Amino acid sequence: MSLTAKDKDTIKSFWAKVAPKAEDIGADALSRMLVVYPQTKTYFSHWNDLSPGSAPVRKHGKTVMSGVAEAVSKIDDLTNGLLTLSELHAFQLRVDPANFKILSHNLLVVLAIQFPNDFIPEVHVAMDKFLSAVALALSEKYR
Ligand code: HNI
Repeated sequence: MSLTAKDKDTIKSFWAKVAPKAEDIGADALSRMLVVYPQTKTYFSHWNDLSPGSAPVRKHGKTVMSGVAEAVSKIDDLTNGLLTLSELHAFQLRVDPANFKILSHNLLVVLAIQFPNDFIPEVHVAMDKFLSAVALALSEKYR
């Protein structure tokens, strides 16, 4: 399941293409996650508005995407690169790691919708592997 050199190239060039739209991608992915998997709302009950496209949803979508961008930049060593984020999600936020898979799924759906021409099967499989590797790295501190 580890990322090949070819996967990494595919991920980096696809990311370069989508990065300018990161805010919209993050907002849509988070909006969709909260609607389709309402159990994820429990982590954000301190926000004043959890509806799709609301200000806190957009703001957090941007934050999450900055985390994904960091992961792309640390693609050769995700475990160390994402250690601080893993500690935060494990010890402070106490996010059940099952939710990382749920967010990854929503990100893939939104990428496919927003970039239908670029999201060919080769990109799909590379991004799926990458987001699984990110989820695994984020789960590291739960052990
Ligand atoms: Ni997550 C905060 C990145 C998945 C719930 N999250 C952050 C921050 C980043 C981040 C970056 C801000 C850190 C800081 O303040 O220093 N989160 C990521 C990434 C993923 C992810 C890269 C997966 C790809 N987070 C999730 C999931 C959930 C989640 C799946 C729950 C469903 N994250 C949170 C919560 C916060 C958070 C809750 C604090 C937000 C707030 O406003 O209090």
